[in-house]
Amino acid sequence: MVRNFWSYFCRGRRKKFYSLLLLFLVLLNAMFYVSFLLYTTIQKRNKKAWHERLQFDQDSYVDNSGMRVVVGHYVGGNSGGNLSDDTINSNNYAPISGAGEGGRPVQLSPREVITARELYPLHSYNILVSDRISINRSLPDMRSESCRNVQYDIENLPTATVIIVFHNEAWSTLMRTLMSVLLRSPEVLLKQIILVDDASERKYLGKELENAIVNLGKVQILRSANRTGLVGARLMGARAATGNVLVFLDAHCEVTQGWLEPLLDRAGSDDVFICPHIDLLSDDTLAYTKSIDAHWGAFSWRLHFRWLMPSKEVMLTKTENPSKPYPTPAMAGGLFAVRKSLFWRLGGYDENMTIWGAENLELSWRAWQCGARVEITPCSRVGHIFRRHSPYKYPGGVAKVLNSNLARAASVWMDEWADFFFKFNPSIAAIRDQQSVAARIELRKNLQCKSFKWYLDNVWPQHFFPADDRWFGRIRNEKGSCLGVVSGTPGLGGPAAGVGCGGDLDVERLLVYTPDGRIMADEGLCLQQGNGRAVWKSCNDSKKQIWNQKGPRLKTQDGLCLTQLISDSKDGINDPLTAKRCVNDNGQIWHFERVPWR
Ligand code: LR7
Ligand code: MN
Repeated sequence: MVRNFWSYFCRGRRKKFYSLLLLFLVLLNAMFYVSFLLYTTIQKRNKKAWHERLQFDQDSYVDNSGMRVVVGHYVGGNSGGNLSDDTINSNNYAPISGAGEGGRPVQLSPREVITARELYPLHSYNILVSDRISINRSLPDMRSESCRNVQYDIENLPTATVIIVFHNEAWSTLMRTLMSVLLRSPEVLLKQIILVDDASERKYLGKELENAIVNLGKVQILRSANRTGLVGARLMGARAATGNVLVFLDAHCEVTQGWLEPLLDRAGSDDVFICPHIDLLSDDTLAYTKSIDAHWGAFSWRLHFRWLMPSKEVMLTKTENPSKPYPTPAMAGGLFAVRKSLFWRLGGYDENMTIWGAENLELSWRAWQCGARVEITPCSRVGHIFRRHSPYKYPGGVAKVLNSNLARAASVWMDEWADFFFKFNPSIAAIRDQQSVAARIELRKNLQCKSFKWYLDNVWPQHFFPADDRWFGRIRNEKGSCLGVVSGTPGLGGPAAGVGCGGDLDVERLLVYTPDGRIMADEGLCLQQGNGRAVWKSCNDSKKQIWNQKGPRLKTQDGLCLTQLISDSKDGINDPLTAKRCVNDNGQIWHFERVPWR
């Protein structure tokens, strides 16, 4: 047939020539096509503003269906072990014209990168880069169109006291936080800025800092004689505040155009802790990067703070009204505004929480359970440097400090779920009795606060904690292994396989099975039938996450059976999981072994 075709119009050498020519033309065409595609994609990318093009660190920040950031629970850093006293204590701020303007990233030469790396542990961000960027640098207006169109009645908004607490912060970063507030807050709304120094040891944060702010008006410094931690420092600032609304910021933030008005507008209502939308300042280049449009603050079984995808209802109202504040189960902790009267009426902070951690969850639970709300306004955009490690010391040790704070928060607010937390965290349970929380329990009683069950049912019904109407335990396959998230899998999920079953306290192997058929693990992961293989994915409304118990089998909506595939292993550990036609196969037999969750 092919032969006939060629012979139809040529023969011999001519045939060769024409076929080569044809091939050449096809290739030429393909090349043109590819370059055209490349050109148009580049064109498309360049049309967007540079900060719209940047994506944040996929691994540490987002997964495909939601997002989760590890904000909490660092390994304590070694505050720059080998650096000389001189290096640690000097302020090397030397701005280079244009560097970082518009929120752009600053790149260093290979040689500078080496120095930057050496200095990195001092602050857990790139201090060389920070020192190069003007403390008055410009930033893009990060607000959406609909946010820009909101008109605020500035004359009638309450006034703000901005409170910035710090311990051994870098000079340029702290000053940039301060200047960004001064530059971008309406004069009439900004009553004062209070810097609270939590017993910093760095020389440049002494007299040099005082000289720098003396002519800035509105700005004052309070100093804590002893290292108290962020709670103690914030309380010190709050006590000195004269504005109507307290606005808290970490000491490595940059606020953008129009950040204050939406916060004050909402905080005026006296029943809400209102957070800005938190964007990212790269710890490496200090680039201002947009973070995902909608996020929800929540927490894992271990009470680590996590970002999640908001509920469907929240997403829906967000689409309808993109400038409206929306509720969140918990706040990240560092950036929020609240009417001063409400802050004190609800008991300020738990003063016995030291250094770092858990105060954000305590405050969120207290707010919700005691009749207030926690919300995020998408119209206030503030950048914050996310750090992978804590650069400062935790007197008494990180674990001790953190666990004490967590124990306090859990025992006062979590009711039955405190028992769950302590049961599976014995080392924290061991220090539970050392906490004197009587005053906080008294506060809860006086404010007639609601239960933690109410909080879960009403504020976070999508939660992945066990509950009395949810089965809890191990799901063991007939072949021997159990359902569970493969250890080492980050909170981002991944392919599902059989895992070792572990003991009753092995919380990694324990699962929640909800009445509607969802199999949930810690970190908000649900077992989902994927394309071919079953996977662990952020819990969502998908039907693919429903597994109905039929006798000893778990069936998908379309009647397939959850199957542990046969492989060489005898016990099924590491064997992949999938949904297959139901047959007579041990891999489809599942035993539900209940474990008391509290
Ligand atoms: O002993 C201390 N004394 C202090 O004054 C320890 C810290 N601090 C200061 C510190 O200098 C900083 O300005 O307190 C502030 C917060 O400390 P970070 O920046 O080390 O905390 P973080 O940003 O890693 O952690 C988040 O969770 C904390 C839990 O205790 C606090 O609530 C932080 O404010 C909070 N930060 C944010 O919410 C910013 C956005 C993060 C996200 C998402
Ligand atoms: Mn911070």
